[in-house]
Amino acid sequence: MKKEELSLLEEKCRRVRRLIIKEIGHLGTGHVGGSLSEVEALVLLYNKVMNIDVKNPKMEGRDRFVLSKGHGGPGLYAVLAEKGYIKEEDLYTLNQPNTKLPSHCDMNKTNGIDMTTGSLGQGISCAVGMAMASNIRKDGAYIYAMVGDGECQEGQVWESALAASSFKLNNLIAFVDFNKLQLDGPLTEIIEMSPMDKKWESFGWNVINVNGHSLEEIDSAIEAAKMQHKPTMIVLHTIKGKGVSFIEEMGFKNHSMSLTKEQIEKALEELK
Ligand SMILES: Cc1ncc(C[n+]2csc(CCOP(=O)(O)OP(=O)(O)O)c2C)c(N)n1
Ligand SMILES: [Mg+2]
Repeated sequence: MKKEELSLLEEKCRRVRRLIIKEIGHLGTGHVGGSLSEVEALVLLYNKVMNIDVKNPKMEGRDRFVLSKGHGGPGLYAVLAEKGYIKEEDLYTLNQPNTKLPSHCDMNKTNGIDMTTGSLGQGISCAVGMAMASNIRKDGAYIYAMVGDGECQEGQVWESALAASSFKLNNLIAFVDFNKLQLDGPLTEIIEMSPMDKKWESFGWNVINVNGHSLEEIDSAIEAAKMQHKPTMIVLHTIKGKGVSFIEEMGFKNHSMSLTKEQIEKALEELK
């Protein structure tokens, strides 16, 4: 990736993180940690990788993205607002009555959302179906999806993993946001998921480990994934709450948290 492009995307990541804080801060509470940890992959997909057209959001044969960890909706909405699918002011209606932006993604409500998610395990299963549909149509689309590491404790994820490799879905490129934390605590204290890469490998996927906050590493991994004859899982080693020190330090308690006026100011100061 060229230097200028990299710094442009890094600036977008900072802007998106600021929007996430303002968006959830306006409501007062929400899924802060998992929205902040997914930012680099989403910014890269929507601004460099995916064949999409913001002026024609339902374009036939477009690439699709499924946020299987649907509670990370506020993070994706910030990316969509930055890109122009929705207005910034829409962000300040997050999870309020009659909003277009429910806390979990809804394809019938939000421009730019390709699949309704929130019940963990279902999004990745839909992505498998979408990749199969694209193969039947021969439209050349790539289907991208992101699961949470806690989400991988859900059995349905592994049924979809089996199906994807069995059907050799090389047009399916997925990410796991491996922040090592879920809602109730560290994965090690709930259900251990390490070694995450070996699990996906054993289910027949091509697996690439990357620093999930490195745009360059994620970009190269996606390029490599496109050369494969099977589905790829890019394991994003991330930090839940990435970008704001006091939120990172809270650990799993940042999964769904409230934000005071003072905390919002402090966070925005760090993200300048
Ligand atoms: C089937 C199902 N079970 C439980 C939940 C409740 N839930 C919402 S988020 C979450 C934790 C998810 O953790 P993880 O996948 O690690 O997400 P991240 O760390 O990226 O926020 C749980 C248990 C749910 N949404 N769906
Ligand atoms: Mg997690």
